Amino acid sequence: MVNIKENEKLSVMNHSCAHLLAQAVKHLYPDALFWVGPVIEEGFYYDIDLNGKTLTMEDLEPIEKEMKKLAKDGKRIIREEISREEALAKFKDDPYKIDLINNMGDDTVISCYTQGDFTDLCRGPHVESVKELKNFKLLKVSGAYWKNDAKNHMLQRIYGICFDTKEALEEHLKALEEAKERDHRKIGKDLGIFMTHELVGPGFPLWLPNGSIIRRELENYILEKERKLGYNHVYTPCIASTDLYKTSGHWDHYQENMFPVMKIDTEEYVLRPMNCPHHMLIYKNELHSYKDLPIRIGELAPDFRYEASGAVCGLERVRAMCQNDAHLFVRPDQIEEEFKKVVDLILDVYKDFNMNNYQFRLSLRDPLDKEKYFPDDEMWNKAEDRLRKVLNDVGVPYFEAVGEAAFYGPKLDVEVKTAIGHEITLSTCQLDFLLPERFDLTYVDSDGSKKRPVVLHRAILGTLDRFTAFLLEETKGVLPLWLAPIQVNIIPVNNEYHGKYAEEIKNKLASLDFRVSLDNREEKLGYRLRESVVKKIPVTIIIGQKEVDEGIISYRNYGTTDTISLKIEEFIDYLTNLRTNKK
Ligand code: TSB
Ligand code: ZN
Repeated sequence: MVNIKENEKLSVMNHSCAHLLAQAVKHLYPDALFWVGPVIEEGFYYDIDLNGKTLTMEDLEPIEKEMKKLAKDGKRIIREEISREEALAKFKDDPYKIDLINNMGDDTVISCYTQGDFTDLCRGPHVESVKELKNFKLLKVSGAYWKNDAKNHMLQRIYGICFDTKEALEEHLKALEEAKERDHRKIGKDLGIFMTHELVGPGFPLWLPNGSIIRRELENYILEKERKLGYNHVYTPCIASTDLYKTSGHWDHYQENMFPVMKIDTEEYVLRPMNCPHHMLIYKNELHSYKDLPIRIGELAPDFRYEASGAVCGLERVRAMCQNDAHLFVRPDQIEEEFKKVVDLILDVYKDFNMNNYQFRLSLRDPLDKEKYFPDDEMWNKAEDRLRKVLNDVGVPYFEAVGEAAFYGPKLDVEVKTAIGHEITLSTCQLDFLLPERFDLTYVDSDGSKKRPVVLHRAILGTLDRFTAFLLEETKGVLPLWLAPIQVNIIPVNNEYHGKYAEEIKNKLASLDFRVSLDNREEKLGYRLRESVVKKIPVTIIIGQKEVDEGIISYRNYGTTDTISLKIEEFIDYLTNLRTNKK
């Protein structure tokens, strides 16, 4: 999709369109006051004070109509530079513009743009005339806090987009429509994967039976992989004393992402945002020799993070999540080898899921940010160089991002883009010299001396929540057989004659632990076949007279209309093969 902000011509057009929007709103709502109307990647928006009124999608139509009228009218857009005093006088009845003027630096050139009866404070530039704004569309409206600060009152934010040609606009609207279809929130609802409820609250999705099947399969999948690679899995509690997080440093560096403290008797507790401290203590529970390392402690661990209510999104960004977490305790000489193993595991898992659209990001500290990052230049430089070296050796393409490191060390993140254009991190591997220090972790070296291990934090699926969101969008909900909530749907053409045989097949497959449904409703065959497709079931069996007579089954794979007939045992081999090979 086009990035409007980065396209010079479209960026100017969209900004002018924001003014046109404001002018139209002013005509329809004379009391309206305007905050800012910037260009964004997706087009433009304007934040508007409508005196407490909340707009709906229906309200956008008359606004758009008024915009069209104004555009046709074709007023020129005229720039005027004015002094601070003139600006303050001109906008004296508009507290928003006064706030903007008061926050401008002394040497800022203050300019206004006027089109017909509408003037706005603005840096520009703009198109010459509103006549040029022909191909636009208002897309949505939402509430937005003034200055994006939840402590302030709410404004109405109207989003729109403008193109230079009708074709470009139509193409873009079509792409938006497709993205909507691919949005995991829509698929999640259509396929019964998860739900949300205001009584539970934003960012706390409930996994429905179908979603829970997918999640359990993912859990089993990753646990098995990790077991084979020498991980030991643990369970640890979700609530801990604040002292634990004071010891780890999260209290000082991560508190804004944590839910507030709970007081119990005289103690203070928090819901955990991360599991690292618990795993540090598990390591510390025993003495370790240099020969025992690496020690890999893994957990499918529920975590809780404060995310702004405006930022939470389906399963993609939640406040209660389950991490596919592990902490690897290694000797300094093992860092590179262990880090490489994690990169290999990430690549291996992505291959299993047929994932191709992702980017590796090496997240480094910002050396100037002394508050976020602990001040040890040598440690940081050494750690960053090591990760860089492994990535170069493995030969995976990556880019570097300064200031994105965790407070405890540099990290490798894998970035993907969601259907609606969010950039999110799935996998992560983070090097940490700090936590072993804070928890005074040691191992006994070959010469009998005590040494500090280094920790690698890593999450391959990230969280099960986010990974499932991603998977639904990547596959458009068409999951491979091993993950599909219902793997096989059986349809007897006529239940009276074929129902018994269909039932036998169902029982046979169910006894082999396949997830099977039987659709013996008295609906037309075509209708039931279509429904099997709508539910995105990988395999649909059709049982008619021929199948009963010959003791065979006939089936269709999702996405095809070819019907294949097989003996039952052959069909079971075929299914088992798909399941085992994760196809
Ligand atoms: C890997 N301590 C490390 C751990 O050992 C850690 O917590 N890293 S993290 O903060 O980067 O989180 C791990 C992964 O969780 C991220 O890579 C991301 O995929 C996922 N994640 C983070 N926040 C959310 C959220 N709000 N909703 C869903 N998933 C999230
Ligand atoms: Zn961790």
